[in-house]
Amino acid sequence: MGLLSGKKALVLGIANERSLAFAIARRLADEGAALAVTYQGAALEARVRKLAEALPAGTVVPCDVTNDAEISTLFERVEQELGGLDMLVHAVAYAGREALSGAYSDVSREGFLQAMDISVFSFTALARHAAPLMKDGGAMLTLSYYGAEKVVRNYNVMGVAKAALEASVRYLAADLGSRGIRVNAISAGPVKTLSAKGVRDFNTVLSQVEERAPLRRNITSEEVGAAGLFLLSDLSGGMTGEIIHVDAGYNIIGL
Ligand code: 1JT
Repeated sequence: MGLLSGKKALVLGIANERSLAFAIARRLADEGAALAVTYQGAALEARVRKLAEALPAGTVVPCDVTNDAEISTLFERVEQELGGLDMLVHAVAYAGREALSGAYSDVSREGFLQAMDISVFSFTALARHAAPLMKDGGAMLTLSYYGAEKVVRNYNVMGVAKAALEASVRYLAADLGSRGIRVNAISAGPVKTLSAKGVRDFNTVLSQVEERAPLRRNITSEEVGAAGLFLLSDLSGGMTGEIIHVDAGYNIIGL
């Protein structure tokens, strides 16, 4: 009997087998949870359906988080097919390629709002829809990065977005705590996922971590999956509004 037998989870943000969302979903499924997963855009559908089959995840739904109607339809399907919800995983972020290099101050209004809409507001919108389905309490999880706390070259508007996302975790935790719903985040070290693909000098970022982090290595997606399982299960029952670092200790180093 798994840690999550009889529990139901919705996972957004799977693009391929390297996705942090997939590593988290893998651990939830292995512990016996029933899963619903989403994909963003027709280009990702076939790949996500194949991964869903492997997990397994019985429900696969398209969801563009900038579209209110698609969010509503997603939760109608989750209610119909899972009959409730215990866990929500938000592993969604976007900023235009041009926003992730050069000076932060050059960000356009459009680029700023798009990053905030997809990477920040979406978590709040999803939480609002998910909470009524969490009748016996529940747990919500999102993903952040160190660029929310300190200036990280090229992370730019994503750093501002992640700072707002981390604040959202605290406000949502305060809103939903009385209903037994916990809200937490993992601040993950850099991992070579599809998101990292568009990032210039990402290999330099990885080698800096190897050099400076206390563990002298980068983290794996499996380590994010394990921390995700912890934050979504009763093992972390006393924790809410927390941002925990899974970063080989990188964030604790000063000079
Ligand atoms: C996005 C991207 C969100 C890359 C992300 C991300 N959160 C972490 N990363 C990896 C990363 C990116 C940069 C970086 C360090 C780590 C890309 C698409 C938009 C969303 O700079 C040192 C730029």
